[in-house]
Amino acid sequence: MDILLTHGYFLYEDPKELQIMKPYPPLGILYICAHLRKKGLRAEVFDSTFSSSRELFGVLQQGPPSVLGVYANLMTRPNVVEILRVAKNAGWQTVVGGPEPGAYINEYLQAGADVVVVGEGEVTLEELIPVLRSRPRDALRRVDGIAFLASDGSLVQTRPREQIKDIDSQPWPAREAIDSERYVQVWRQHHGMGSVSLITARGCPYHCRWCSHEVFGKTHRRRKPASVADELEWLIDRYKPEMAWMADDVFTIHHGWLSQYAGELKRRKLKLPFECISRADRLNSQVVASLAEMGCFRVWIGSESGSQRILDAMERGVSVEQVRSAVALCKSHGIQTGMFLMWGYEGEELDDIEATIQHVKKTDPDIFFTTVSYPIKGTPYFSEVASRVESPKKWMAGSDRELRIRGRHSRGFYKFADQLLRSEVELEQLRGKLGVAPSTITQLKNKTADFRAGLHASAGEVEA
Ligand code: B12
Ligand code: SF4
Repeated sequence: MDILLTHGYFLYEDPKELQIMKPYPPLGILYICAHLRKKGLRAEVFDSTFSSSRELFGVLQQGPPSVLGVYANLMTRPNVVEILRVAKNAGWQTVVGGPEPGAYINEYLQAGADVVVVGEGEVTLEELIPVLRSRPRDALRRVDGIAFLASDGSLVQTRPREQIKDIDSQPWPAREAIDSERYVQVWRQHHGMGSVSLITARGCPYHCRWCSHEVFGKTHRRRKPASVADELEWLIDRYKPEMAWMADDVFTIHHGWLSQYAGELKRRKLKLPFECISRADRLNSQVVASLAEMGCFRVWIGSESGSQRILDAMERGVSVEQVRSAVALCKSHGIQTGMFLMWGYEGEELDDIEATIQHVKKTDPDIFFTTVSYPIKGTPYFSEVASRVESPKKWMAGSDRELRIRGRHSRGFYKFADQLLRSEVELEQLRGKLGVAPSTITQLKNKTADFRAGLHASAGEVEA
């Protein structure tokens, strides 16, 4: 074996993920595996999702050691650090890649990675593996897109890796390298529908300040509609799923492409229910009608805030009104809507929170999720608050999600904001229903008043 690829996501060791039970295969390492195999390298994948760290450590300790490539994102950091430690002790050469390591090169090298790969991994690993296996360390300098420590301990970062121009020339993800059926079965068992995921593009050209662009920069490269339809057709044939998730950043970004893709599906009589993410400004009546015709049953929209001032501060490039009409448009075509909202962005105050609550009440999506904003290293948002960022944990045990921003409202404040939002929305929904006991409404009104009082009372508490 030339390389063993893995990731640090262990579903059964994560109580939160166990409640959600919506796993998808790690497409990044499957793309890399397919590429390396096509180039004649012997690549294998240890899929950690349904496994355990113990099992992975057993494989590493049993050997024989080779090159280990680990995918890391901000949530999996502590697991990845532990994997690197075990692998190094067992004699493996270690490489990390994915959306996080490029922003924490030194930390990952100190944690035991021999090489950090920045950007796309396919061609970099193709060139890196032979160097790691046989040539002196100095030859690493000739591989673009990596960082490593030279023999004198100094940090070397090579030239940026050029992106793959024609992503259609790449093989599809090596789904057969792992137990992909199991993902579909888990979905079917827990949600009544087996699901598969696929991507139709790489990169997003927008510049929302909190969003990580570490891997693909702000480029946007699309696959050909026919190639995506081929993959979908193959997935249906192979895994018999009841639905799909188009895992693009913004599936609706290119309207011309979308209409060609819709035509391609129609011609082939392919219609698999699917969900996707869209920006509100990329939805118009023609696009939504086309999504409905293709089988889209749910669109996720990053709404983030009901305050235009905050949306502008985020450089979101979308108006509150656009979100409202996009949701209404989806509803009118029978498509469910999910909304993502963010508390605590720089500058957000009580008025903005009230605006968000009014916005959700008026817009009335089928479902919404909230997060307290967190600065991901490498983003403009992180740079903006960097001087006030505090980590409650050591780097290797924590994640950017846990970072605290000094001077920002307290966690308790945002908990009240969240409770207030949920009870206001519930109240709004009950108002429209017949036969609700007046006492229920009164109780909920009282609860809402308590949450609002708590929000105002805690407005003076800030993170120290
Ligand atoms: C699908 C997806 C998910 C799925 C994951 C399912 C799955 N197993 O794939 C779900 C919904 C579960 C998810 C959850 C989360 N996600 Co997410 N997700 C994505 C998304 C939209 C697509 C991922 C993908 O398939 N990309 C396509 C492949 C081809 O790209 P890739 O994975 O980056 O791989 C390339 C390179 O990174 C590199 N590479 C990858 N692995 C390796 C390994 C080695 C050894 C090497 C050398 C190179 C290398 O080469 C690959 C091919 O070129 C990305 C954004 C994006 N467009 O990538 C966000 C993204 C990865 N998610 C992100 C975040 C923040 C999250 C959450 C924390 C969100 C939350 N608040 O809960 C959680 C974390 C979950 C967890 N426990 O890990 C961030 C990560 C930022 C960071 N610095 O880590 C991203 C980048 C979004 C963003 N722009 O901010 N996510
Ligand atoms: S949040 Fe979405 S639209 Fe904004 S830059 Fe990130 S991927 Fe693009």
